[in-house]
Amino acid sequence: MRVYEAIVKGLEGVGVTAAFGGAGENAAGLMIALKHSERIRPVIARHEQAASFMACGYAMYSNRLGVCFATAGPGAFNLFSGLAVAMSDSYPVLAISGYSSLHWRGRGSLNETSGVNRTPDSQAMFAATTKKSFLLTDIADTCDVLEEAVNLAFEGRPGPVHIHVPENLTERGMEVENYRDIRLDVPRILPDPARVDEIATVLADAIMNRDPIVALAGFGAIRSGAGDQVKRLIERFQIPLITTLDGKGIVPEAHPLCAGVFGDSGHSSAWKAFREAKVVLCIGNALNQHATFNYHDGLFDGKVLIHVNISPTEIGKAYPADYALVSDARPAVAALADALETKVGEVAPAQVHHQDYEARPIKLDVTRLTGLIHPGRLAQSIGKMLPPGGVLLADAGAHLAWLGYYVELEEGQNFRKAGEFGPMAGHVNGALGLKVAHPERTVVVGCGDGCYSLSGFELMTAVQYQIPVIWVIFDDEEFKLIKLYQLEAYHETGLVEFTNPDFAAYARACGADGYRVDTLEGFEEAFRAALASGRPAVIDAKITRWAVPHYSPSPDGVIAGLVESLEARFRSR
Ligand SMILES: Cc1ncc(C[n+]2csc(CCOP(=O)(O)OP(=O)(O)O)c2C)c(N)n1
Ligand SMILES: [Mg+2]
Repeated sequence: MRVYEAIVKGLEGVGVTAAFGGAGENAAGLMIALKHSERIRPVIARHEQAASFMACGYAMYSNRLGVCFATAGPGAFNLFSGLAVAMSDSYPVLAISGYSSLHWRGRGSLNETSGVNRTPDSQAMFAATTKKSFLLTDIADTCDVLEEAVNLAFEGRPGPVHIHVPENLTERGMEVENYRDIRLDVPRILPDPARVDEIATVLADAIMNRDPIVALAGFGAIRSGAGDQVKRLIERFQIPLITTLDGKGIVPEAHPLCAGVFGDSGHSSAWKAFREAKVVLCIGNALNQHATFNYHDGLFDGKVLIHVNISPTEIGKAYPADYALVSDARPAVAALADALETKVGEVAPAQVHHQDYEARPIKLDVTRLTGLIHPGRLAQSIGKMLPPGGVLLADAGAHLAWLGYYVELEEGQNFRKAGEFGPMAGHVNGALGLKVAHPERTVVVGCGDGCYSLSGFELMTAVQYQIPVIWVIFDDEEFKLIKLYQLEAYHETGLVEFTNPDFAAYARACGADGYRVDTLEGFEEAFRAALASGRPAVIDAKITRWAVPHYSPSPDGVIAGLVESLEARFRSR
């Protein structure tokens, strides 16, 4: 068995069903091995970066290993962005890349990245963007290295790993004589019962004293499949729930205990629930920049912070926790609810100021003047029409704030913003991997026109491999987010506008469906057709530039935020 045949067989055995990569001499053997695989669906992307994002998309909600691959040197270097996403957004991803022959080390052969004699050092670069990067030097180690890498990807807080396969190990005659199936055996991280009891006592005391509690759920809770346990906890103990953007929909957002999204582009009802709370129970989130109003000073002053996270390094990173529980979210919430059950009787219904996504007024309807679509209304329509079980991905930019704010998720639907590494195109392309992992779920990307332009050529991959993703382009011919930032920071804007092609015509030229719309009715008709067609589709939605997404730099609200920034400006004079 040749080296890549062994790797593919090993991956088949741990349930991998797809691999995303780019072509190349050093990936050639892997391409052939994948061609013969009956369990793994290979997807050759136009750009290896897209393949790395697809591996992230594949792992995002499947809890299966995302696999991407590339040839040595330049192909391999195109994988870094996806690995950085997997690192910061906790996806189990394996990257496999070629490596020039170990026999020629230091001679500067084609694609050499040994770091010797002024060649780039891929070991250092992969080490910097993964949990661990392996260099396979002895073909007899193939199964051991693969097993260690795959297990490490899932261990604790999941993340990326990488294996270099040198060219000399792929040569004819080089055989894996000692093939064995690999074992994926990663124990779930369970909560310490003593800690659970201690935290349950704090929560029980708060409930008994009628001190308001709020639960704040993030992507870790979604990843862990904690939705039903979170719902049980909040319903039984009448705890209002707020979420990060990525925690949206952990419990259907129409649930009477849901107070909306907490963060700088979130809902005032969520700020209210947070402000009033004496105890904050953070479940599976890391209290990152946008979820904390730029690490707002004193955010937790006067509050008790209980932080549940799978990784000890996430706890106390931004705010010291009064009580910490290192655990996978689902067993942690289940254990907390069980422990509380023994301590607390009937609980009076909580009064929650609920977010109404549909009725929320879009105050100044500039579309009457511009004749184009209001991005808030576009987001509302996407939310209303997203089918059951649908996944909506935003990319990086202002469009993400519109979507996070105005889309109301139902049971079983998901939303994911561009994550903490936050590359443009991460989700424009990651969506293909997501759709491959979940063919039964509708996958929609709401993306900016800048993000689409950076990476939209993977539409050709979607057409070739029949991966029916729907891209809705928020077409404003500008990098809106950067424009807003320039206005805030420099009081002027520059170099942020551009001209778009007719994306619908482009889509049709690629063999996909394409729609160009400049009214809400036109959009809804196109979206209905795209949802029904089962083919890759691009909807080029012309939106007005004259609308600004909802944003507050303060957890106390927009006005307080304005006052705070004015004060800061005066202080700096
Ligand atoms: C690869 C990469 N380059 C640059 C950025 C910085 N960036 C973040 S959002 C953004 C603008 C995106 O523009 P567009 O897709 O049109 O979205 P809009 O803000 O207009 O909704 C830029 C340039 C980034 N996140 N990633
Ligand atoms: Mg734009």
